[in-house]
Amino acid sequence: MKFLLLLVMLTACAASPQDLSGKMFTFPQPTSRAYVRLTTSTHDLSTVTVCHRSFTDLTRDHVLFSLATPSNDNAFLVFWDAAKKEMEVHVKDRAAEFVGKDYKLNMWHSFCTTWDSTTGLAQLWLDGQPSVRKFTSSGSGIGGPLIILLGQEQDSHGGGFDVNQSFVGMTTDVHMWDHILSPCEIHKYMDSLNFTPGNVLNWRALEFQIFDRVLIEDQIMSCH
Ligand SMILES: *[C@@H]1O[C@H](CO)[C@@H](O)[C@H](O)[C@H]1NC(C)=O
Ligand SMILES: [Ca+2]
Repeated sequence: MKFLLLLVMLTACAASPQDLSGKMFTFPQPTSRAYVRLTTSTHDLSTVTVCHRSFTDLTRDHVLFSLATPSNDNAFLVFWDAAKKEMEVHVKDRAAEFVGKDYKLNMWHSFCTTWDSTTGLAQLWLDGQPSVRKFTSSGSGIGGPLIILLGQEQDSHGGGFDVNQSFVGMTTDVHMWDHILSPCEIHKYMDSLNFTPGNVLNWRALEFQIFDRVLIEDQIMSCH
């Protein structure tokens, strides 16, 4: 009986979402082992918006958001290509490149990326500025068990990490929706005003698992 109770408590603990308002994940070193896995009950996405904030001083390539399915390791990926100085959005292994983004080191940046399987168009908002709308992949949604990671770029479903693509810095306010946010909603997110939290991933009720050295700390934002 005691054992059963403990088991129930452990299961409940692992599954219970946490409110991470005012918190951030700190990734303190380059490694191919440290990451955070985010859990969702959603399996299929035909429209997507993903928003997050991050802070880094990496001058090399790095991952910002990595979602893999069994059939596509870059099912939904936001990635900085340092050599080309472009932000890449990969959807179902098809990339769109966004150049001319003012992605500076040592400051917080807000990202919102949208994609619609009907048109195949992806768009990346950075700090309130929209990008060109570019074609990636259309016709069908992102399906299958989703593995969503922060800190590592997946080259297989939940693995294939490369230390030279790992994220070092801080990440916070991760939200994901199964629809496309209006420009007005995106601005609300970017300005940290009231917005409807994600229904696929919600930073205020986040289910996640930390692997290796990633810390949960109080957010350091500027003082108002
Ligand atoms: C990572 O980059 C360094 C420096 O460019 C290189 O020496 C090393 O082989 C790379 N490691 C991997 C696993 O690619
Ligand atoms: Ca990959």
